[in-house]
Amino acid sequence: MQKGIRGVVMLAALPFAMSVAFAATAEKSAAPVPATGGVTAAPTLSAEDKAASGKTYFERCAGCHGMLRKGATGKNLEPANTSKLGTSRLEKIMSYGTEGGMPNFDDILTKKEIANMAAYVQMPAEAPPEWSLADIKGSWKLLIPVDKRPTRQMNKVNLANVFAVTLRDSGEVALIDGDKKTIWAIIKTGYAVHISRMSTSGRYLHVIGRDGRYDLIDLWSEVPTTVATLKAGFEARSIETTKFKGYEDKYAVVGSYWPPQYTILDGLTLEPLKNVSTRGNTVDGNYHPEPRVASIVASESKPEWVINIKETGMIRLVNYSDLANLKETTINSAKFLHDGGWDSSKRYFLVAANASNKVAVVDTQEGKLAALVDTAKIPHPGRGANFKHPKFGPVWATSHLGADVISIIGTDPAGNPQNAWKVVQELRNHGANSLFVKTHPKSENLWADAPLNPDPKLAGSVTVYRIADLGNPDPKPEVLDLAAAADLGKTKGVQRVVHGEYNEKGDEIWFSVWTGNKTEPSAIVVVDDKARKVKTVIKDPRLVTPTGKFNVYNTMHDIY
Ligand code: DHE
Repeated sequence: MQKGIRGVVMLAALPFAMSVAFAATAEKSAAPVPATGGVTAAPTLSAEDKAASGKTYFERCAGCHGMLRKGATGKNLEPANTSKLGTSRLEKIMSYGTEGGMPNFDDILTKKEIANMAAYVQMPAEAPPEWSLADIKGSWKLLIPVDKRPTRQMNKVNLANVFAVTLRDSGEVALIDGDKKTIWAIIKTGYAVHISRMSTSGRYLHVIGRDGRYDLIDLWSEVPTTVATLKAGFEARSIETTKFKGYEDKYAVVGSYWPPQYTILDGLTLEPLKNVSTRGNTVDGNYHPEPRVASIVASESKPEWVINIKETGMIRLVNYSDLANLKETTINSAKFLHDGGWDSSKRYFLVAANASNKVAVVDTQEGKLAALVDTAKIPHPGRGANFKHPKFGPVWATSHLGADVISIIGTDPAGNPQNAWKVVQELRNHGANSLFVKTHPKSENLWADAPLNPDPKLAGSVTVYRIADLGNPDPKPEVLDLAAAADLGKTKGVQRVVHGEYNEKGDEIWFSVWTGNKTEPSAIVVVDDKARKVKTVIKDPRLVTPTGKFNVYNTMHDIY
């Protein structure tokens, strides 16, 4: 296995139909499973253990390995491959992780659960149910119609500096007042929210749960209020709003992992308008039944979304100006597309094709692939980090899951053509298994985390470089142990420091200290960016496993 990302146990929040699907599957296959590949008979599980393992697979493994186990960021886990590895090797990999990016699960799964998972992945994979536009419409609830909502901001909070923080294991987001550093509200959402995005007006927060539950939250109400909700699919990771002039707040789009599709919604009510399947052929010309929707961004210069299809390696530029005659430009890039962000001019979109160890660059003005840039192993930028390099001009950075490297890519073909779409510099990160880099136009620093590193000391630390030093032959970073600074005491779950996010002014960077166990304490560490010193640690029993943080102003304006 190349890579997996820690999931979460939250059985109660599992989508009903998904539970039904797993239960039905378990009924069917309580009987011994025939051998695949003709080696040894695959292990079997009781109906109950199979259902429980199916849930665990959905919660912890499907994101990387796929619902159909065909592999993407993680390896293919179909019986033909897993039966060759065998039960005891699979148990070891799941327990202790691998250097290739698969984390250990021995601290949150019992020995029996791991043994059952090793058996489960040697059994044939079954497809979960489909979820059509009619199903999405059936799940849609308009809780507060537009004409019943306030016509002005009814609270005194500085909305531009509010942070929407994912509380991963409690199925909630915390809205934190960034000026006061206190929790303004906790809102119930889908299971393990993946990202939050802002409407162009800065009024509505769009939140997507891993289980496909989508919530639209009005920040103008006295207290933040969910005004509409629906279920887009059984697994989802991405959402975006419309940012082109004349279309502000008009539509929203949600990308699903299962079923593989994207759905266009009304931006103010979430009424489902159009559902588009992403099944089709890969860049190699082979049909794939599960091409999942990875990152989505909205262009400010065209009525267009950039929608990245993971398994096919195809990037779709979707023009939303005429939904009945939807126009898509399909751009061949590389597999498997994951996360990415704009360059500082917002003309180019850079996305990790992580299994190809490449970053694909789309020129959205021309509607073409600008470049495929070779990077270190498994780039994982989040949305990346844009800054002006002292030697190479405008650049964008990514860190990596598979290497302790931060790659710096030149992004200015007009002003610095010799550096454009090349890795102009590689910086040392304090560890591999990094997920996110971050800077801010007002900052002099570049930060990187390494939360999935098997070494707790490295998982709890961040690296910071002074951008002005990057012109030197051997720039030296500082490494800060923020987990220690949070002073949470000893916990069974590793304290993983993840996802830097700046405040509105760009003078503080916030990191989550995510203890991968919801019964143990977590925190948010606020660092003074200039001094690189901890300013405040936000601790509150309601901060259950915080991960992603989205500052309203920075998210609205794609500042990273
Ligand atoms: Fe993420 C972004 C998918 C695991 C926290 N993650 C994204 C995006 C995708 C994605 C497609 C880009 C969305 C966009 O911009 O439109 N993430 C996946 C997975 O498939 C994966 C590997 C496994 C899974 O089962 O989900 C995975 N991600 C994780 C985690 O384990 C993290 C650390 C905690 C969690 O929530 O589960 C995590 N992912 C995030 C965050 C972002 C993100 C915080 C947004 C970064 C940003 O700054 O925009």
